[in-house]
Amino acid sequence: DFTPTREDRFSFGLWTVGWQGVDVFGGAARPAMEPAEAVHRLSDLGAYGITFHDNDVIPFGSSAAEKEAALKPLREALATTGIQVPMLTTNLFSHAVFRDGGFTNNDRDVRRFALRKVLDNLDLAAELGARTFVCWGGREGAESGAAKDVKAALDRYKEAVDTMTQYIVDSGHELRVAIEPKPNEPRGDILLPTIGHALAFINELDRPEMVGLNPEVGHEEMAGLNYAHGLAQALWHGKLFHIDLNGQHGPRFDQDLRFGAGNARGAFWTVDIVENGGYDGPRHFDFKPPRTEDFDGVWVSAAGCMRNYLILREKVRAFRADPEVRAALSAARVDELSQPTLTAGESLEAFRAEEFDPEAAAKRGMAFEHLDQLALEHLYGVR
Ligand code: GLT
Ligand code: MN
Ligand code: MN
Ligand code: MN
Repeated sequence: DFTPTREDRFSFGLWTVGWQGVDVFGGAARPAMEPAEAVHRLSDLGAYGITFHDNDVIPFGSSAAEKEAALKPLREALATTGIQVPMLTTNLFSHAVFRDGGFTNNDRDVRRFALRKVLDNLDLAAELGARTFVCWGGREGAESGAAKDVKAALDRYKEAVDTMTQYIVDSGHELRVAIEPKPNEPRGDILLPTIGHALAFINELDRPEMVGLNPEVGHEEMAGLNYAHGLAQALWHGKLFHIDLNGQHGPRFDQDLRFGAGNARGAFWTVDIVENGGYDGPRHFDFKPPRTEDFDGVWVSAAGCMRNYLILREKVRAFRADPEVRAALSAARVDELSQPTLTAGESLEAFRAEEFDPEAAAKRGMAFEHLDQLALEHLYGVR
């Protein structure tokens, strides 16, 4: 059956099941959920971990004593259930002080406040045993042309991440930073909008080896991009530190559907690369149970994320094990792509003099349709 276990390493943001359904057109549709309650329910459903922003648990502006009081029931729930906290992140977007962003706000005082908030949260992350610290810069960006000096903003973004990694090293924390790209929403244009932009940015940092990515399905698909290909490239660079799994129907507002809803074919190839591409982190869900749902619907939606992942994992395994698929992969010459184009030690002179008949080669089809039909038949459940 498709019952999740802790070994599957499913994790959820507290802000996902705790989302009250507030959107641009309406207020809360569900009451607030206690973090400890979310931990118990997710544990019962088969998750192994939870993640959160500082302000999902600790109210903005809390004193040290208020912070500890807010954390106490969460710590108890974690201890009782054995649920882990593999990742932590910082809210630099809800309070109006962050209306122009945190790390790249034009207002220097706000930038300094944002960086202090993040450094405090790095300590909490390390204390809770998290290994990944996500930075989603949803408010880092602009709606208009002259308002943001993008090159200066990237200087400040770099300064912030360099300060974080230096602090992690100095304090002996076992943490890596994962940048989460998004093209737009809430800002009109967000900085580091895609996996590719973020990868290039990381190369300019002081400690690039400590910084990677947390790509989200919906965010790449909002930009019309192929999420599974993005994950494959992130893996190729050694930069897939964490993932946000959810569902999206093409380029429109960020839907954050439960995983497996939305682009189901994309989800199949996502599970294929996550399972077979060398990623070994948590299978983390960042979805929003639609505001149509009451709490029963919230738990159905959360359980659906894990169940859909397990269904797709079984289908991917069956696809990869199918002898007809193996034959189709050979016919499509997929394995031939792993051979270097030049032979080791080959002289370029002899290589350049080689005879080749492009007309003959152009007549050979690639046999990709048969291969993809087999994949779709596995996905559609007829094989
Ligand atoms: C927010 C955003 C998500 C990010 C979270 C991490 S917060 O809900 O929409 O995509 O992953 O800050
Ligand atoms: Mn996300
Ligand atoms: Mn999203
Ligand atoms: Mn989101």
